[in-house]
Amino acid sequence: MSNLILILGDQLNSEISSLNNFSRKKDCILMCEVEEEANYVKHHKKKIAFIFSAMRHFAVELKKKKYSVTYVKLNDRENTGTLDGEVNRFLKNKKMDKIIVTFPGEYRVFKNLLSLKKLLEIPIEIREDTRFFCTIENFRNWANTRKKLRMEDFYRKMRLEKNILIKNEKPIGGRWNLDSENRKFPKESEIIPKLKFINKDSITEEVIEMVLKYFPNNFGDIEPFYLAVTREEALLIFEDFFANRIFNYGKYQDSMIEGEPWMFHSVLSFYLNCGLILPEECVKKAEETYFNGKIPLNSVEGFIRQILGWREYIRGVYWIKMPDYKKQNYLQSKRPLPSFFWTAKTKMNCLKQTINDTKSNAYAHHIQRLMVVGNFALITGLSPDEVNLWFLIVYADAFEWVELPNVSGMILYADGGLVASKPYAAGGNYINKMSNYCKKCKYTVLEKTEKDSCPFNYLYWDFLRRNRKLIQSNYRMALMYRIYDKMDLSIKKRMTKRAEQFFEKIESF
Ligand code: FAD
Ligand code: DLZ
Ligand code: SF4
Repeated sequence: MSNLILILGDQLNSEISSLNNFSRKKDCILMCEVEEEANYVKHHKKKIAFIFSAMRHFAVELKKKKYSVTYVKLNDRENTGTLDGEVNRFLKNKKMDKIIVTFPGEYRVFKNLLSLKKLLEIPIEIREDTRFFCTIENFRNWANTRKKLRMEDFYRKMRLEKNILIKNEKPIGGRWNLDSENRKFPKESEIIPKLKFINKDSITEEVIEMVLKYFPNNFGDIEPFYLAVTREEALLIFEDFFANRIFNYGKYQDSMIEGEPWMFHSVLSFYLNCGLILPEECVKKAEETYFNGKIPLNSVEGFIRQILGWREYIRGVYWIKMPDYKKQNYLQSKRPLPSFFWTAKTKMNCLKQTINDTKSNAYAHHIQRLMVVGNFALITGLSPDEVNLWFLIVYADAFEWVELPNVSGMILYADGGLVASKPYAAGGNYINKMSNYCKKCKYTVLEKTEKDSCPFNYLYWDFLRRNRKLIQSNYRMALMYRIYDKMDLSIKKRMTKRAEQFFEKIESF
C-alpha cells in the first residue's frame, strides 16, 4: 500500500499527523505552491514570501531525512495552479493507493478536499490536526452544553483538563485570569528589547525575487524580511522571547508605543500558524519558566491564556459555526473601507502608525488590531466582508480559521455577541491611556465636539446612537447609554453633526 501525503503550506512540522507511520520505501510527499492559494486573496507580499520560503525549507529538511518529496514551485512550467490539479498531475505519473492529508485550516480548502474525494478513484484520508489542544469534536461537545460560548469558561476547562498552572484542581495563584494586572504603560526608562531579526538565505532571496515578479502590486513591503523560515530559526525567536520579553509581557500587554511594533509580545503567531512551532511547546515552556521562579505569574498566565484559551476557542468557534459565520452582519454595517487602510495616509495618528507597522512588517500586535483598527472599523460601521478581507490580506499570520472569528466576532460584533460579550467600542481616551499616539496627533483627544476633536470620541457616541435598537439591551452597555442619555442635548447634536461630516469626508481625515 503506497500513500501520497499532501502537506499544505500551514502544516510545516515533521510531527504533522499526515506523516504518522510514513513509509520511506513506499510513500511520497507532495507540496505545491499554487496560484489558487497564493491569489485567492491578494496577500501581503511578505506573507507570500514567508509561506513559500518556509515551505521550500521544510521540503529540504524532509529530503535530508530521506523522505521522498515532490515540490512544485509556483513558476514551474507544468504547474496547473490548483491543489486538485497538482494531485491529479502527480497521480498520472505515479500510481498510489491512498491520499493522506491533515485536516486543513480553512473551510474553503476542506470543501475542496471533499470534492476532490468524490472525483478520485483512490480514497483520501483526512486526519485530525493534532497540533491543537482541543479537537473540533470536543469543542462541539462543550459548546452543546452551554447557553453562551464564553472564552473564559472554555479556558478554565482547558486549564483543568490539561493540568496547566493548576494545583489541587485550583488555579495557581488563586485566580484564573490576571488580565486586570496587564494594563500598565511603560515608563520612558523601560528598555524594550529589540526583536531578533533573521537573516535571509539564498532560498528566501529566490522566493522574494519571484514574489516581486508575480505579485508586484500586492500590499506591503517585502523588505526588511525579518522572519524565521525554518524550525531552527523559529526556535531562536522562541528562546529569545522566553529569555528577554516574557518577563514584561503581562504588564505591558495592552500598551502601544510609536516605533515599537513588537513591544513585549512573542511574535510567534506566524510560526504557530504555519507549524514551525507547536502550541504545546509554548505552553509547557511558559509554565516551566514560572516554576523556575523567574517570571511573574501575570505574564505567564496571560501568555498561556492567549494560546490555550483564545487560540483554541477561536478555532473551535470557526469550525462549529462555518459556513454561516462568514455571512453574519448583526449590525448591518455596510460602509466601504477608506483608502487609507492601504496607504496609511490619514491624520489619525493611531491608525497611521498601526497601518504603517502592518505595511512594513505584516504584523501588528493584538491591541493595535483590536483597539485601533478594530475599534475604528466597528464604530464607523465598516462592512464585515471588507474588513475580513483586509485582515486576511495584511497579516502574515492570517488564516481564515483564526482571522474570521477575531474580526467578525471580536471586533465587529457581526455575530451578535457570540464571541464578544459586548461591542469592543471605545473613544480616544482608551487609546490615549494605553499609547503615546495621541501626543503627536493632529486631533485633540480630550475634545469631542470641536473641529479638531479626536474622531474616535464623537464616532463612539454616534455608534451608540445609531445602534441603540440592536445593542441597548446588552446589560454591559447600559451604563454607557445612561451616560449618553444624560448628556446635554446640544452636545449630542454637535457630536452627531461631527460624525456626519466625518462620514462625508472620511478620506480627508
Ligand atoms: P502574543 O501576544 O505574543 O500572543 C501569543 C499567541 O497567542 C499568539 O502568537 C497567538 O497564537 C495567540 N493569540 C493571542 N490572541 C489570540 C486571539 N485573539 N486569537 C487567536 N490566537 C491568539 N491571530 C492570528 O494568529 N492570525 C490572525 O489572522 C489574527 N487576526 C486577528 C484579527 C483581529 C481583529 C484581532 C483583534 C486579533 C487577531 N489575531 C490573529 C490575534 C492576535 O492579535 C495575534 O495572534 C497576535 O497579535 C500575534 O502576535 P504575537 O504572536 O506577538 O502574540
Ligand atoms: C497562505 C498560502 C499561500 C500564499 N500559498 C500556498 C500555496 O501555494 N500552497 C499551499 O499549500 N499553501 C499555501 N498557503 C497556505 C494555505 O492557504 C493553507 O495551507 C490553507 O489555507 C489551509 O487550509
Ligand atoms: Fe487616535 Fe484620537 Fe489619539 Fe489621534 S487623538 S491618535 S485619532 S485616539
